[in-house]
Amino acid sequence: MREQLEQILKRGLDEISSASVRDELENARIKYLGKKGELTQILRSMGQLSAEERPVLGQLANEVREQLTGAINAAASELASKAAELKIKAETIDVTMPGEKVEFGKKHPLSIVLDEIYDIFSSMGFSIVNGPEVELDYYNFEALNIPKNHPARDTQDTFYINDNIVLRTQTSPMQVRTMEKQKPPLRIIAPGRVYRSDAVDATHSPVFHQIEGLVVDKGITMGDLKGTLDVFAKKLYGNDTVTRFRPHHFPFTEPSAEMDVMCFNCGGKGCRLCKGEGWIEILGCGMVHPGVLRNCGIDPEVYSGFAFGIGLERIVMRRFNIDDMRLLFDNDLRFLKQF
Ligand code: 2NM
Repeated sequence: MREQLEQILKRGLDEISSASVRDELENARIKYLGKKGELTQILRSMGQLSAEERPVLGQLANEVREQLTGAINAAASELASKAAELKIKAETIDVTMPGEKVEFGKKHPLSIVLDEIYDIFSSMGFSIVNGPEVELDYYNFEALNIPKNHPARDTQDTFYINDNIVLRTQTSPMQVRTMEKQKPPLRIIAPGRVYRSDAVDATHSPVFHQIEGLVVDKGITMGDLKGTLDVFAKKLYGNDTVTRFRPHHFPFTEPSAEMDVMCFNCGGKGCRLCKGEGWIEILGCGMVHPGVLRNCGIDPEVYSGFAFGIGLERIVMRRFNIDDMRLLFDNDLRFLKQF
């Protein structure tokens, strides 16, 4: 029995000292000190010993138990502190490491010019209206005097969702919606994305941006149109900007016109920028067609109005000397960082 006890002590200490995780340590404890452990069995069999042997071996067995228990406790706290050390190491932040660089965003060139245009029209008392890009055929075409057989409705130009729903080809549906809901006087601009089924090239994109404007009140005339849009051109391009209006045709205005500004590059002589014309086209405009006012529940005998439409991309491209429209939509940071 003495030999057995000495063996248990030796093997036990070996196993305890080689345990590298808590589970191994616990297994060793159960193996020797557990209810059915080797040492526990021996202690239980002490009763069979003679009266002389019992106190001697009993004492030895107690010493073995104390040594094993002590070794297990020591190993357990050793393992715990090692684990804590590893955890701290893993969680340590090296405050001397360079930080992650936070890139500052920049305004997109389209937004730079759009914000300027907002400011100009806000200063003249216009408010901004926004609305759906997926629009009813009625608001995009019918209410605007563009009947079913009109060439502008050609499926080549319009993205149809179904017979009644299109991706808006202009933002004027918002002006129709506003006229339906609000009584004149009205002074609004409707900015936003519009869609036309065009192939992509340097000057065309199936998605582009318009700012359309509308003024309706008693006694609005072509004089108000020309004065307002001339002020717009002067605020956008400088006080000495010269404008002219050329007759044009739109189904939703009568009369209709296009506004040009005298080429700010050559002063009207003709150059590469204005393609020899001396003038640069800025927008389309006109007096709102009486039929359109009637469609929107406004009596054309009492009220009149003017409207205009500005293509944002062309203005931005001229402003920043951008020769390819695709650059405005590619989202290449090397391009966008320049503004
Ligand atoms: C343009 C040119 C001329 C226009 C007309 C209307 C409405 F809804 F009042 F009839 N909104 N926008 C208009 C007029 C748009 O874009 C080149």
